[in-house]
Amino acid sequence: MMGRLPIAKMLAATIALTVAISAVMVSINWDGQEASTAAPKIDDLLNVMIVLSSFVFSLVMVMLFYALYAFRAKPGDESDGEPIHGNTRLEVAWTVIPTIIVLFGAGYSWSVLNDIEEPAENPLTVDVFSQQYAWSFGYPGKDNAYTEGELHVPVDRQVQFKMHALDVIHSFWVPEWRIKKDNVPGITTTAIVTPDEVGTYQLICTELCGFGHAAMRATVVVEPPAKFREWVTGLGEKIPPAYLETIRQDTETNPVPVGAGGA
Ligand SMILES: [Cu+2]
Repeated sequence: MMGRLPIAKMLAATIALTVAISAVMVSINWDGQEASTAAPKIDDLLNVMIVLSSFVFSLVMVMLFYALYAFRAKPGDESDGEPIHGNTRLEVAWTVIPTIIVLFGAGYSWSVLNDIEEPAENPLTVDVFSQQYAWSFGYPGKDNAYTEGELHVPVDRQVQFKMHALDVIHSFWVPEWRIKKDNVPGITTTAIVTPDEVGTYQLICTELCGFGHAAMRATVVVEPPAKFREWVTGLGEKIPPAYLETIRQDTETNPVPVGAGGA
């Protein structure tokens, strides 16, 4: 017969294992440099999820190894196992605990997303055009200035990227900003980013879009506002008429209408 389970010891072992695993996993810099206001919030969220996952993993491992050890067959014991017919308390526990963890994760993620996508007072709008296998950019407020392969944005100002895919689905990703957003033909998707670190980064397509996908990159320059203005004023090209037509035809989608104050 099953004796009393050493609940206190199992809990202590679970917590010890959680702390040990979390200490290692959280100390690793998974996402690299942080260069937007969203980055530290997303990294904190990741760390919290790592601790919660470590807890679930530890709990399962401790119970598994305890069961393997405590209920192993004695030498020479050829009898059948006990006919066990469920355990209501245990089943309630293993339903309620994960539900609480998942709901907490959902609520926390929701609040982080709401926070980082909150539209600012005076954002800069940049049109992003993606096609196999290149990126180009338009600055609608600056006489439709246009550039290919190189994106400039001012530091410490919210940028709302309006994305237009011209052929297949692509995805916009600057790892140091953390934000990732699909570009979908026929609709305008919006990514909201406030870069807060001057520097040069890479825009990477992160949706397999064809043969040249791996090479579909662009240079991203985050610079002081005065330098940015100088650069954008010096651009000779205008957004091509066909691209302007694409903007007109695309249906506006997420995340929120500009200036609507968040979801
Ligand atoms: Cu791609």
